[in-house]
Amino acid sequence: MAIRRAAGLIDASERPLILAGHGVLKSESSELLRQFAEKTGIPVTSTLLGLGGFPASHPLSLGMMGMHGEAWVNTSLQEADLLIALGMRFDDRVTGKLQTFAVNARKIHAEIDPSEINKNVRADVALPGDLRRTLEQLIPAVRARGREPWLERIRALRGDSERRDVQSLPDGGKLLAPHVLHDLWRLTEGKALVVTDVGQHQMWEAQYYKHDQPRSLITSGGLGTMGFALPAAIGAKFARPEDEVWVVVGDGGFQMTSCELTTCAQEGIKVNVAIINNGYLGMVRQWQEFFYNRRYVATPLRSPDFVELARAHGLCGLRVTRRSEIAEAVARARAEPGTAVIDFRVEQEDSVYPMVPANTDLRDMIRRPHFEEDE
Ligand SMILES: Cc1cc2nc3c(=O)[nH]c(=O)nc-3n(C[C@H](O)[C@H](O)[C@H](O)COP(=O)(O)OP(=O)(O)OC[C@H]3O[C@@H](n4cnc5c(N)ncnc54)[C@H](O)[C@@H]3O)c2cc1C
Ligand SMILES: Cc1ncc(C[n+]2csc(CCOP(=O)(O)OP(=O)(O)O)c2C)c(N)n1
Ligand SMILES: [Mg+2]
Repeated sequence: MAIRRAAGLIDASERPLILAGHGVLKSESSELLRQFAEKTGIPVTSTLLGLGGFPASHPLSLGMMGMHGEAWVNTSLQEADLLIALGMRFDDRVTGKLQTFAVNARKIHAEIDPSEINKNVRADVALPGDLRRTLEQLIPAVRARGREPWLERIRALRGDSERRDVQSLPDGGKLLAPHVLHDLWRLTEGKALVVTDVGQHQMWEAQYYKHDQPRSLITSGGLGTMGFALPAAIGAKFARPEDEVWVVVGDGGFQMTSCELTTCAQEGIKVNVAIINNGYLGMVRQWQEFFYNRRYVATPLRSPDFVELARAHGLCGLRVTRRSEIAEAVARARAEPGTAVIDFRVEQEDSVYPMVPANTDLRDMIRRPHFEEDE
């Protein structure tokens, strides 16, 4: 039986990883996932859409995998001897080049949609069906054990990469988006329901806002639809009126649906909007920087004055140009009874690191230049 074969592979593995996806949230399996990880001592990495399904502050949590995932996660994926994929579909942003993806690892794939099994990555053991049911069967079937040498290896990888951490990122007096997201996480104690749009700000949020709770991040992953965040946040606030809702959006995407500020004003909906305003369609600019010799075609972006735009709707508008101003602006936005908009004027040509270029081996990451110079 498949569960027994999966348990056999898990018990015998020395370098296993759990890949937690959106299906963990869909099947309400976060608690079971925690039990499974703790019993087996296996570290957990999440897809973008799986963030929050396993607490970011848990010692076995590694963070996000893939194109803009943590460097230690992508390296661990390539060194793993077993991947346990739970409700995730091996998107190309996760695997990079398929031919070089985790070639040393056997794969267990728990998935409700049969057409996803063996679609991108061949499964050694398929566990079809609802993940909740699968985990209920798998947890008693596996042996409790620790995996200290493997965790030690990942800690060593992480040690190197943690120099990328936001704390050690010099800002040169500029406002850096990673700092904005890090500070927002700290100031809201990681408890906000964050709704992001699509682009660089979405990735910085995924990297620096640590989600401990399921369904505390709503983001457009697969279709990646700019303009998603503000309307989705309005829906989220209707559904969960007690939650503190933050929109994290780019200057480009915000302009696609900023008319929904009227809905906020008219319906008296309270959300907080953090515009990560870099003056560019930043994610496209980043690709032009890395892969097209900085030919910035159609990416420099003109915007209205977002503070005045908010005020024109009768809403609170604030501007932040220095890191020292973040805390006060966030406090003012939170205290405001209606929707508040903060225009964060961040460094224009910053990029999201690390980056695995499309269709590349996960180990071939572009790292933040400052860190490479130091090494
Ligand atoms: C600019 C940008 C950059 C991105 N970079 C990254 C990145 O670096 N890393 C990353 O991970 N993603 C990234 N993404 C997101 C990526 O495109 C995918 O959306 C994401 O990886 C998909 O995650 P998923 O497979 O967990 O979710 P989904 O695509 O929602 O798939 C979930 C899977 O779970 C299954 N499932 C659902 N319910 C159940 C259930 N009850 N039981 C069992 N299975 C179930 C579904 O059938 C499906 O196959 C990026 C997106 C954008 C726009
Ligand atoms: C509707 C739509 N059009 C185009 C794209 C392609 N695209 C992805 S990210 C991006 C740039 C987003 O710019 P901005 O909203 O300013 O966010 P930033 O990347 O600067 O944080 C574009 C154009 C998209 N995802 N959705
Ligand atoms: Mg932008």
